[in-house]
Amino acid sequence: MSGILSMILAGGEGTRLFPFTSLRAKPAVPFGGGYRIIDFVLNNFVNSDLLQIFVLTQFKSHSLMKHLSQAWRITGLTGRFIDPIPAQMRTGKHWYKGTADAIYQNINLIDSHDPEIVCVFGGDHIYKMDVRQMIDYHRSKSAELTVAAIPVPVEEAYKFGIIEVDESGKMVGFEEKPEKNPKTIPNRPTHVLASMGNYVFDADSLVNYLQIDAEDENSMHDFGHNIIPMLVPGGKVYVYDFSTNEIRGEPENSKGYWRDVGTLDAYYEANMDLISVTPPFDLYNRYWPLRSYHPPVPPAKFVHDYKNRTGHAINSAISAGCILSGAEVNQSILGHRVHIHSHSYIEKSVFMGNTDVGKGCRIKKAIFDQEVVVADGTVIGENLDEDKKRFHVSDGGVVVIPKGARVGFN
Ligand code: ADQ
Ligand code: ADP
Repeated sequence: MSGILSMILAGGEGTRLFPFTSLRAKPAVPFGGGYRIIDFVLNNFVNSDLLQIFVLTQFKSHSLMKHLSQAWRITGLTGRFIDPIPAQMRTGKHWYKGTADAIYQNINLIDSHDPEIVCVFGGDHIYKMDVRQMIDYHRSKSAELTVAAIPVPVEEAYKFGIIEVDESGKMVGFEEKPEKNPKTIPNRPTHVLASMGNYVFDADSLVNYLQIDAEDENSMHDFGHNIIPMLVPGGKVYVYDFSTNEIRGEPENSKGYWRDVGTLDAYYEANMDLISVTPPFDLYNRYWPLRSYHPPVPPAKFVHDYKNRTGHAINSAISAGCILSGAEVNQSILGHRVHIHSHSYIEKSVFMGNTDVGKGCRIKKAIFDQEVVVADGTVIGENLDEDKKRFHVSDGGVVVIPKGARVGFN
């Protein structure tokens, strides 16, 4: 598809994912073993053969920039690029005031490419979407803006932009993160229709509305708070039903799978989804390859140790470079280079990688950021009151170990 420029918003601070976002932007947080959160939206565009992509960064962007250059650099192909764009303060001495300002400050990129359509997508969700199908829908409606949408339980309405739509698919109402009385889906009072934060714009309309917004001193310069509400009354705004998106080779239970991994518990549950027996998010569909950076490490190794214990893993995903030496791993995800020593037992845990777990440890329901060293005999996740004295424990009871921690040493 030509004439389509994509801009990925990847500058979010991700405060609710602290401490994983204390050193890096949310889209750079490792996920599912060897991936980073940003990989999923980039795979959506690359697998849709849309290869003119700018990634707009802002907060704590070093880790993200490093990952983009290691995993996503396109070289030697004219007109195809995935370019990281640092915040450049083109419009004054201030960072991006909001998501709309992030695009406005880079409007020169739109001008110089002169596209027909601009896709503005968030960089921090886990899902698969053939973006071409959303663009086809947008064109079929001759829309100025098309917003992707998904039903969510009414209790979660306060986290999202909530949409009202008529039978033709036209958006007739929109409220960003309503605190009370959100508009529920007709005949489905338990659910609301939420914006996924993914926008397909007619390029001229986008530029026009961004300019109007930039002159409004009272605006937060945010798509959800300002741009969509400005367009809905008079503009041609349509709603794309994400559950109609079809991808070859996907299992039936994957329909409409989309996760905002904005909190520690949501992050944990989405990781656990990957290792369920029939996962709703399938990493193994060969028609939808999921690219990322893979370090030069050897295959995972399972060692039968000298005390006659077999290193093994059950219902788990084990990345390259791991060694399970006389240790058992159950329902867990191990990123690259995790070494678990003998007599240790790991259950329902997520390791981002480069971590060493000593002998005789018992670890349950924990997330380990990278570069952690765990002393022999450490127990985590069996007594949360004890764990709370040393670590952050999420509302859902997940113990969180920050990057570089040395655990269990005196
Ligand atoms: P939120 O996700 O709460 O709501 P926001 O925090 O603005 O909105 O983030 C949107 C995207 O922009 C994220 O990918 C984030 O990383 C990125 N971003 C945020 N600030 C940025 C900045 N200064 N520079 C660059 N990128 C930035 C939005 C919509 C809702 C919708 C939800 C869906 O506003 O209507 O329901 O997404 O999750
Ligand atoms: P990641 O863990 O996401 O792979 P990096 O190792 O590149 O990322 O680190 C992310 C950012 O955090 C970088 O800017 C790096 O300089 C910074 N950083 C890493 N460790 C520390 C530390 N102990 N103190 C301060 N900054 C750090």
